[in-house]
Amino acid sequence: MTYKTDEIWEDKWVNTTCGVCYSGCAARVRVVNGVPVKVEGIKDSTMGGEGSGLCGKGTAGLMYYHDPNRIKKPMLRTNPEKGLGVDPKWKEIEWDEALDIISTKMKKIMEDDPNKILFTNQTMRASDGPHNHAYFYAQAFGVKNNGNFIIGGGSLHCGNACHMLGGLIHGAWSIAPDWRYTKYVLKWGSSKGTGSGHSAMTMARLRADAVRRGIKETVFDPMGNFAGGKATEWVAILPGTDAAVGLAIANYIVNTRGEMDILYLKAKTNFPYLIKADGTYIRYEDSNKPMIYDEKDGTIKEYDDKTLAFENCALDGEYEYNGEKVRPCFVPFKEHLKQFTPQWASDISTVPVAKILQVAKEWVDNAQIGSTITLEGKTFPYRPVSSVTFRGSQGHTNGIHQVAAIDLMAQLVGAEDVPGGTLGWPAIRRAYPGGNYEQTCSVGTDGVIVPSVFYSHDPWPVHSAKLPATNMGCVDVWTHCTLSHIPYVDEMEYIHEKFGMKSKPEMIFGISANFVISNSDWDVAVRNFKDCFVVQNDLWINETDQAIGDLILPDVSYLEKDCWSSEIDAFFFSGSPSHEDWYVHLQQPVAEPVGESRFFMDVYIDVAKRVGVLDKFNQKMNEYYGVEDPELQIKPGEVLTWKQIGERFLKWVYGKDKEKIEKQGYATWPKKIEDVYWRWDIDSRCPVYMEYLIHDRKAMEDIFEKTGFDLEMEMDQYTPLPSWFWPESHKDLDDEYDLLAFSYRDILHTNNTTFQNPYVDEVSKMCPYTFTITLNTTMAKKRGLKDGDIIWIETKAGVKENGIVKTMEAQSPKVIGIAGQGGLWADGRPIAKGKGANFCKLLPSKLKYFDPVAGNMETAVAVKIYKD
Ligand SMILES: Nc1nc2c(c(=O)[nH]1)N[C@H]1C(S)=C(S)[C@@H](COP(=O)(O)OP(=O)(O)OC[C@H]3O[C@@H](n4cnc5c(=O)[nH]c(N)nc54)[C@H](O)[C@@H]3O)O[C@H]1N2
Ligand SMILES: Nc1nc2c(c(=O)[nH]1)N[C@H]1C(S)=C(S)[C@@H](COP(=O)(O)OP(=O)(O)OC[C@H]3O[C@@H](n4cnc5c(=O)[nH]c(N)nc54)[C@H](O)[C@@H]3O)O[C@H]1N2
Ligand code: SF4
Ligand SMILES: [Mo]
Repeated sequence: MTYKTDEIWEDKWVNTTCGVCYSGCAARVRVVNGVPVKVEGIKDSTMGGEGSGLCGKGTAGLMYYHDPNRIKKPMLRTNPEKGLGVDPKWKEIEWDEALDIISTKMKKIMEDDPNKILFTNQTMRASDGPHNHAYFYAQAFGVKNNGNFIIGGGSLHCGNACHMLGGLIHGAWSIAPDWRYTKYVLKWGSSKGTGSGHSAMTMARLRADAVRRGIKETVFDPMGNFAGGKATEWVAILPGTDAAVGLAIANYIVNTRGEMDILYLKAKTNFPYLIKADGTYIRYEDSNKPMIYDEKDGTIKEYDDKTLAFENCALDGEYEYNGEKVRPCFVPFKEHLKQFTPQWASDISTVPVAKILQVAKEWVDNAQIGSTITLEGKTFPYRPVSSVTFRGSQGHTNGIHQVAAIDLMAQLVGAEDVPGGTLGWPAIRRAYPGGNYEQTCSVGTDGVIVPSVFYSHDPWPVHSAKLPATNMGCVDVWTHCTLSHIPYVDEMEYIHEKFGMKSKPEMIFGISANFVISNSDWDVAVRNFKDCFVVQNDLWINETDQAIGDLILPDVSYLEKDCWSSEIDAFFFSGSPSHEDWYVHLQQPVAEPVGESRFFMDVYIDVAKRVGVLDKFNQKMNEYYGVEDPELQIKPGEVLTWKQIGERFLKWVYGKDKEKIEKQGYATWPKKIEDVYWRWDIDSRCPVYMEYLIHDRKAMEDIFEKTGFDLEMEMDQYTPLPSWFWPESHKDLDDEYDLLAFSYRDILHTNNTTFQNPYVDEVSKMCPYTFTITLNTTMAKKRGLKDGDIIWIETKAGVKENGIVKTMEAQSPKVIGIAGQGGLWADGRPIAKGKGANFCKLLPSKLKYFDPVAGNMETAVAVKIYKD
């Protein structure tokens, strides 16, 4: 058939899921003659903003399809030399040859040790749909746990401490305010509800409603821009010092005001657990369970003894057990907090004493301790105060103490997983009516919650540190890392050698992460990985591909993708928060794949088949979805495409409504109130007193002694009490290197990907901040700097970056701010190339710049600045 060029033979709207960040908002795309021409939200879906729906970059997502710079065939490096500034001399090859190269290499490596293969993943939407699936995939190859994953900056910048404590406390990946019912929100380095973070547009909608209701939102942030600029009150704070303010607030609650939710502390925390002088629990001999003093009958019992009523759990006093003096761990906790005075916290953080006291008072006043609320006929405690954190405050060497301190104020007033408080996000998922597939949490060792899916921790709770290390991330030793920092650290080889790793990484395979430039010191990343055979599925040749990539496979963009599984992992990154309906969206293709691009899940399947591990992967898939119907299970020997697997699994998940949901592209179904506040009905206890860290410290120190490992690591952080530790960046400050450089997410962009989007680029040029370096106006003046000047930023390690000055009043005078991930240079992304400054290269990669417990990176750095 031939058509005239101006003839419209097809004009349709297709419902799908936005793929420009992991929030997965409901999107519909207008397709004219097979070409996507417009993207907008789906009015009737609650997944996202509702009505107009999408954020700006979501609307600009069309350019993923239209970008002529997308790679269209597998690209093979022909220049054996690798490194920054080296031309890879790409050659286009056929798919069959590419898949053959990959599988031959893999087979050879696997004969020796599958752990020599590192799997890449990324935090963008691309990997979101099949996020867990990539993990099962690695397992099919014989990789045992999370130690062989590398993700560009993800987890090290944005989540390790939050994931660790989110999991232990809420059974969840992260936390969010209960926007529906809260009255008072404290944000510590997070833009939840103001354009970034999880379920971004859903949260933005809920936050907007909450603001209309009149909530107060106080934002602690070094700059008053995206989160702070929209808040009721912005409070300037130095990066990495949130814990000091949090601890001072906790001290106020406990020791000054003395108003706490005592019943909550008795029933839902481990504060009543009895400890010995060395800080560890006493345990019942037969069951090994921690014990509590029953105030009613004056005896010491296992914490879950049926005769022990919550209200009788002692929080105070001193007792004797087997001839030893014991006391509830809340006793030393209260004492410990006394040292954290507002003046002390102010000196560290620059937050004025009066402000700390004001916030502390408002927090307790708004908590309404003792009040209840009845929702849908069920009565819950009502605590309309919420304290949340994410990337900003947790990304420091004191990361777990930052998160623990921020959590503590909510624990003390009982504002956790109850109406109005801080909710775990997302923790559980209920099956679609008439379908299957649920995710629920259970109660595990010591009464601690066991998350439903925590793809990077297996088993849960984490094991004790042991040798030898069996994976590149050495998570056998650093057991609390959600994703490990070790592959990125300068001393990687030393660590592998000391801890008995027999193999070196030889291959990298997976979904493109830009880990050379989005993490820390570029040179170290190149050095650590350049000897690997690097295969990434990508849309473009990004900086990592150009520097060290060997074979780059053209992936489809979300507009061309049939990713039925995006709905499953809606659970992870775009789950429905607060009292929103359950929702799911399918990612349906709206256009044909560009060039010869292939969806990476099909590439994964093909490679697994060639390597001979496909049955194992399929088995994992059956298990994950709990497919019991033999007709729907994938059987041994079967080779199905991702789409064909979806045909079966969607039937399992949605039963008779499968076709209806596919046609509509999404489904919503009511969330019961008991599923919002599910933790209230479960007898689990938050391990606020982090007793496990005492044992972890010992296990690690034994290992260090045995192996002669002598790298600097602040082991004192392995303490059960949330405490103050200076972030490593502050220790480097002196008269010359007198400023802290930090980074903030420009919400116009998603990580570094959208720097290549011409629409977003156009808007960024109008934004005074995206491509500039921000300085406080008064500070800039004192240093003789003004808007438009070019300055150099230099670290103590001699790493330099330059950029254009933009002054702003709403920024702490002791910091300089650099937006997201500019300063890109890949030839394959000409729109992104040369815009803005790169922050990550300034971050040192030595082990001491990572949180010793969870492995967060120090995301602030001491610098000096001078005019070009
Ligand atoms: N300065 C600074 N650095 C940061 C941060 C910050 O705030 N400031 N944030 C940190 C955080 S929290 C994170 S998670 C990381 C993220 O860092 P990265 O994971 O490196 O960044 P992304 O932009 O998510 O994606 C990486 C690459 O994926 C490719 N890509 C994009 N879309 C697709 C697709 O559909 N398919 C495939 N196959 N590939 C695609 C692009 O080439 C892109 O370069 O960065 C961290 N680094
Ligand atoms: N629009 C948009 N949305 C996104 C992404 C994106 O790139 N763009 N990326 C996704 C990803 S991968 C992630 S991890 C999430 C991140 O989402 P968030 O956790 O909300 O992270 P940011 O938006 O980077 O906001 C962090 C804030 O912390 C501040 N900050 C930096 N250091 C400190 C500190 O030490 N203390 C305090 N109090 N504040 C500090 C910064 O100025 C910034 O305002 O967003 C996701 N959603
Ligand atoms: S928040 Fe993310 S998923 Fe939602 S519209 Fe924006 S880019 Fe798309
Ligand atoms: Mo992230």
